[in-house]
Amino acid sequence: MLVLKRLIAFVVTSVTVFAAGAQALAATAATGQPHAWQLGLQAGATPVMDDIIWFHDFLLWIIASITLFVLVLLVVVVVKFNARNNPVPSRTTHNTTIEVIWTVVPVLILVTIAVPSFRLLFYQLNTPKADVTVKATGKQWFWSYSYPDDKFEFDSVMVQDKDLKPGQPRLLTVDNEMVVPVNKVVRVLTTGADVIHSFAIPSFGIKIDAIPGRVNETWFKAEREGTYHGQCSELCGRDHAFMPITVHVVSEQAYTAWLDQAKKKYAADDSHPTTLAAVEDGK
Ligand SMILES: [Cu+2]
Repeated sequence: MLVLKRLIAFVVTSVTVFAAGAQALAATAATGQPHAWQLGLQAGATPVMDDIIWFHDFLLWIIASITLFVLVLLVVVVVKFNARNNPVPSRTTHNTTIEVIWTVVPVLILVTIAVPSFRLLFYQLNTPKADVTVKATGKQWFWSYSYPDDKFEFDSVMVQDKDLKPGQPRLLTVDNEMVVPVNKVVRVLTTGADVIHSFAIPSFGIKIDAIPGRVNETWFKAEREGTYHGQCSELCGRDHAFMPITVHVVSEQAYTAWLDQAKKKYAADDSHPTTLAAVEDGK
């Protein structure tokens, strides 16, 4: 039994050390983008993502406990009930108490998981009253952002490797970022102009399909200023991997200032609704 006890102690210690290490790494991670040797999810910048991370960690503990419990049972069976140690096996076939336990306990575990799971689902799907609305249109292969309240739209195209400035992440940097104010509810409407794309930003906890002929809705409330990156998450063709999403979360004043200059810069021109149409016209 000493071997068994040592084995259990070893497994418990390993799991604890691993979990602590993963948490320490997550804490030091740069926000808004993945980093080398990352373990776990990107750090959250919205209440929804904070809840997703909490739920993920909660499930991890439940899964780890169940797996360890089953492992311990297996080890006990292997050690105590092998042919050498237990030459005359018991002929027991039923035990009402244990059958009730192994039915009721899994039900209780599933209910324990279902309650926070549904709470989170409703939280994600119920868009609160929006302060800002942005429509993101997925195109082969870039995103266009439209601010319907202020009537302007612009294209957001990935910056090529040779044009990157120091500090800008490769494959995640765009020429024109989507800009939103901090601590405000931003409603995101998504649609596709050609094929199905998907608008996803890990640190905001959002991922929603952008489907031609249909408008989907999601929301986020970024609680920290900064630059947050995401990518198209629906295989949409040749350059699927090269249509990143970059959101710049700024203060209320900086947002108003950006809005003023963006309205002039991207003044809506109905004759040239997209870059492609403008290119075809030779402009
Ligand atoms: Cu796409």
